[in-house]
Amino acid sequence: MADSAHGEGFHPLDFQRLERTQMLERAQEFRRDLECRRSVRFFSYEPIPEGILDECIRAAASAPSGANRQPWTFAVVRDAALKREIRLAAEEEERETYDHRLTDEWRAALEPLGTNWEKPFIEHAPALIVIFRQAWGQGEEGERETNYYTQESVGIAAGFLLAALHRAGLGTLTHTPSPMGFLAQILGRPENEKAFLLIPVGYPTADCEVPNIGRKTLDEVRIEY
Ligand code: IYR
Repeated sequence: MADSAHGEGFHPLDFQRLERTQMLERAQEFRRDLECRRSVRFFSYEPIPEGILDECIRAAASAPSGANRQPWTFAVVRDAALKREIRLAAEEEERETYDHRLTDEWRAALEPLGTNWEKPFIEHAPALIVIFRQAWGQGEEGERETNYYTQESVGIAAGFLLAALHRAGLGTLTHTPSPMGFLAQILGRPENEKAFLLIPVGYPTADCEVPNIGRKTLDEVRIEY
């Protein structure tokens, strides 16, 4: 590192420069693939081949984060008894949500998705990945270290994870039972870890259906200056 412009602690960027045609091809291929991702609510029991989830979690954990604190923990739950416990706890909260907590406006917004308090997919999916956000860090001696932009950091990592799982050929659901405190409790996570997202992962059932909903067009989402 003797000739680093920024001195010690820096090294040259490993960057691959592409021709325009290759840029477009890669951008298009990625876009087309991601556009095919849909939230799946019907999972087969079929197990996920060995090693796939770890690769996807590695991809997620490469996300940028505030001050590079990497304030995330990915809990992989395959144990049937734990999945059942999580389903029952989620359904208890969701029953309360659907019966009492949702506003009429919110209820109407969910109508096209056909969701309700029942969450069988939590048990059917061969794996759950629960992403925890580390609201603060634990230093060498257990002292509190401030983490930065943890919501944004973990949100970006979650996006990486969903894209990686999709590209690996797996179905996913972004499930946010609310409140989610039961997840840290059931999984015995430390006090600094807050459940961020519950992602059932696996193969969709052969007869899996998804709601007929569309996406906004480029013109609806992009403003050019
Ligand atoms: N968390 C509930 C309700 C729900 C809320 C939104 I916003 C959705 O996009 C979908 C569902 C549930 O999981 O059913």
